[in-house]
Amino acid sequence: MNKRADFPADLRRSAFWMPYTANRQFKAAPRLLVRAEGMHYWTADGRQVLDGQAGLWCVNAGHCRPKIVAAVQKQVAEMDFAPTFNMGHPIAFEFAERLAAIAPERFSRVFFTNSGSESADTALKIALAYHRARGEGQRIRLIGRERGYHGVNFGGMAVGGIPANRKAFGPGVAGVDHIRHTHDLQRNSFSKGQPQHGAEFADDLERVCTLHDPSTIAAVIVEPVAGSAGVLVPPQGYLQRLREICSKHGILLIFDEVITGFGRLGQPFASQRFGVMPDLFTVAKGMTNGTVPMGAVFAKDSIYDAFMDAPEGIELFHGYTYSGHPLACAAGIATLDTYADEGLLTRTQSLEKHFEDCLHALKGSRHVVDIRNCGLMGAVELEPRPGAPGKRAYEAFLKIFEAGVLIRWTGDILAFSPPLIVEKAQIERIFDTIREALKTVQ
Ligand code: PXG
Ligand code: PLP
Repeated sequence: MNKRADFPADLRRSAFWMPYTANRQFKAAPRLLVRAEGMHYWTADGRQVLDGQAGLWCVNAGHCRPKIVAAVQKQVAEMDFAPTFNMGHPIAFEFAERLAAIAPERFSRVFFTNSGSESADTALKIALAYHRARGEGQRIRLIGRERGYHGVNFGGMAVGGIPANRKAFGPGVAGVDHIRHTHDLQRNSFSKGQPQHGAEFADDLERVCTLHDPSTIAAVIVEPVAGSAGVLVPPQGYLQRLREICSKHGILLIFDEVITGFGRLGQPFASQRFGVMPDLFTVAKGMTNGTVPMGAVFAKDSIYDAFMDAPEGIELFHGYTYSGHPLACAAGIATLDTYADEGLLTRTQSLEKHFEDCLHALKGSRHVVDIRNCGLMGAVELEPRPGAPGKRAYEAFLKIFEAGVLIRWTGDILAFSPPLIVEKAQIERIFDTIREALKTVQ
């Protein structure tokens, strides 16, 4: 048996193998958060930190909201767990109805998962099984996009397009290809909102269709606005064109709305903001305000119906022990109540211009080569330090954190996604802090 201390004073000996983290670097100089409320965290040494990244793009209503806390406390005491395989509990059905009520027209079916990664894999499997159920079992290819992020499970990793997330893990899933990304610094740098150039990047799907024969392709999965890769906003007309090409060839279009869902872009979902409808879409994060892990796949009615046309029996051999977990459903319903009470699913509309103005005022700051935004998602791209990619943004992140603001960094990009309850003065504080920090980053 391992004999371990309760909580080692020196985290370098800690049992916790941290995710997506430079363990040795972090444990030598840890940053610990111990409390949260509204727009703020508090560190272990008592400092207040303004949350400029909504936890990890998930705490859309702000932290420790009373309704959500109370709902989870009540549920855990009433019924901690109940299965949803061949059994049910009312709260899961109730939450699914509530979700369907805010979804776009004709998306009235919801499959529960526990994370964005599971949602991505679930959506890909539904797409494959849908074609097979309709007698098109030859559609086995899945198409992602360069710089896409669809979580860390095998399917999502395979269609994902961030090289570092793939390279250590072998060939992954067979039959996957990628279309090109939409980032075009030369033509579109410092675009406000959707860039003007690049609708034609969608035509890359035609190239992939020609290469593989479109009748072998089951689905294309993209984030409406790419988040993890550093906020890549779709060029004007791009998503429309992608939709047209998919429809022309009978390919399902999957939107991964794990970040863009639940008000981040000023509508409940990005499809509503952009006026482009997918066939399936995934959510997680803001679904429970980050309180209890949960995700889901929304299916168009015609997709669900195709499964229900099969002879009686289990229609989809897929599901998680914790699909529709009671605590997550309780958190989710209270989250939707909080969003509704405070108008949070559309509040971004009233903040977006101010957020954009403050963000783009960083143009001209040292090292800044691009600024981009959509809704309450924003990013500043820095010129990499020669021979040390990522170092500059990491140092900026540290200085900004020391100055009391938490933001996200990835590669040489700083990314911002404050909770949707953010006040204008707090938006100013975030970007003023970044401006000051950039003055001192070498
Ligand atoms: N799809 C998308 C579009 C995501 O943004 C996932 C799937 C996976 O979700 P889970 O819940 O399995 O992590 C995500 C998650 C970042 C960052 O720094 C982004 C995510 C997660 C962690 C960090 O940009 N996105
Ligand atoms: N591995 C084993 C051995 C299991 O029994 C199960 C579920 O019963 C799983 C993995 C999958 O776990 P989950 O349903 O939580 O995804």
